[in-house]
Amino acid sequence: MNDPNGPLFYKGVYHLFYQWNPYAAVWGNITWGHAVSTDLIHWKYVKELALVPDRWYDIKGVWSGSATIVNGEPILLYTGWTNSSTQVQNKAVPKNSSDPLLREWIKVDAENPFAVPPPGINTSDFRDPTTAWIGQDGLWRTAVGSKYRANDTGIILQYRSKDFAKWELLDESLHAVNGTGMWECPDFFPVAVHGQQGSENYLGEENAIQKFVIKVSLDETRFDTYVVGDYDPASEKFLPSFEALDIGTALRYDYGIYYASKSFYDPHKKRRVLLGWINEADKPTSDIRKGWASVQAIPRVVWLDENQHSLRQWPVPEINSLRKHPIRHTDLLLKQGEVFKVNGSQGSQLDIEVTFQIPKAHANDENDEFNFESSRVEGIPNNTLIYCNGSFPEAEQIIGPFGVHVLASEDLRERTSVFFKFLKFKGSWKTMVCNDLTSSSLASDATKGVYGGLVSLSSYKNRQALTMRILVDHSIVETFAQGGRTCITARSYPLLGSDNNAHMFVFNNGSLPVKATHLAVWKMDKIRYTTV
Ligand code: DQQ
Repeated sequence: MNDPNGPLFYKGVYHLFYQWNPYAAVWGNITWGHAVSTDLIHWKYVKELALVPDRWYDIKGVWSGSATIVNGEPILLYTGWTNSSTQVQNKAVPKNSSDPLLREWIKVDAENPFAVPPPGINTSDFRDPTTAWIGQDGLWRTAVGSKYRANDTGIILQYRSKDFAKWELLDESLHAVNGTGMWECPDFFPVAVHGQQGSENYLGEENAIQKFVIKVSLDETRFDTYVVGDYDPASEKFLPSFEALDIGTALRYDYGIYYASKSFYDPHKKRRVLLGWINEADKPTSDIRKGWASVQAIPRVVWLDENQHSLRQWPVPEINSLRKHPIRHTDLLLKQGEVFKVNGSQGSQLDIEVTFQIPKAHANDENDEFNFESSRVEGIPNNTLIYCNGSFPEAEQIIGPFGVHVLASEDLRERTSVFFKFLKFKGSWKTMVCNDLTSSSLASDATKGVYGGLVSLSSYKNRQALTMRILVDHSIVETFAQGGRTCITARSYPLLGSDNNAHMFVFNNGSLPVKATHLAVWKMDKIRYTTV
């Protein structure tokens, strides 16, 4: 599987469609698979495939798209790859909209395709229509990811319709940035300025209390990158809050492997939920051997941080229903070089929460200013290997790393390490959260990446604490640092430290003592997947 498609809540059921090859564990023959859930955690596969390539306008693949509730009933918009290898936009409706499971879908042949690549755009650069919204004029809008040939401009094209049947291209794009290449899987949604409640109001009268987010999946880097800004529904233009943080240099949802994500407004719990695709990090030959490849990340609630410039993400609280009795430790003092084994945490399905007290030398340093406009431009995230893994000769001082080893063999020859590290660089401190997989597996064919992102300290009331939550599910390690302000998802394939032989440690490899003030580890219940 790859991209999540068309998430929606309908008649008490969450629906998730996804890009799927029914015939092999490699990309190809792309259809829409379909799964349903009542809690976003326990999913059932729907026996019927939702959309398969069977029309001239999608015979080479039913690619990504979205769902919108229109007059109370869901409609799917998706990209078809035609018999002449052109990307076009299509529509499908439920065969029986009173079926809460929405098992069968009908392509609307009379209306398809409703959009073809406009001038200036290659036939292979026009895809992934967004969930539609209603503009000030009461007409529908949808947006399509694209690349304008001139200047390699990543662009989101806007379409308008009064009946959801005929769509016209608007002159104004929703957003565009030169030199950023193809923008896949665009997402565009409002976020409340205060609080965590989601919204689907695009009309503008609430502009004082909400901002807007544009997310695109950058084909060239494979990053899901987002920008927060204001949207003027009259001119239909989006204005980033910081020009220096526009697509290309923007923040990322996740600094690991997380792509083609898609959010939806969950009317049941009044929140915005984010789904994302986690690719494999091993070789395609291994995927073929095991017979499957790729997973969807645990759904995340997403909302605007108090700083109003960046987002926070947190696993949906429903995941907590899988937690079994916790192992807890308080005030664990870790000396330099100390590695503490967390007894009783053996297993490869864990939920871990840990709070570290910031080492004294750092906590009182007034230069710890995370500057949104400059820190990304200085390029720390682009060089995570050096900053997370190795020595960094330009650093004036380094504190840490300290953190957690998961999926570790008892002798620590295999370990997946999630940690914090402080670097003093050009007179100011930067805080990194990293996931270093260099020693994660004795297998020679697994990719052992090093991932990292900057952590903001200055925006917290409690500047003394660093927190991380880690969800481990066999090969998947999802990290949420500082309450979901920086996230990293990675894949780890240990040979020894797996299943019941997976151990967990807290460590301090830095030169100052560190205290883990709180540690809680839950083993997580297994989920049995069924079909319906
Ligand atoms: N995957 C789909 C495309 C999309 C890409 C094809 C992103 O629609 O642009 O499987 O991973």
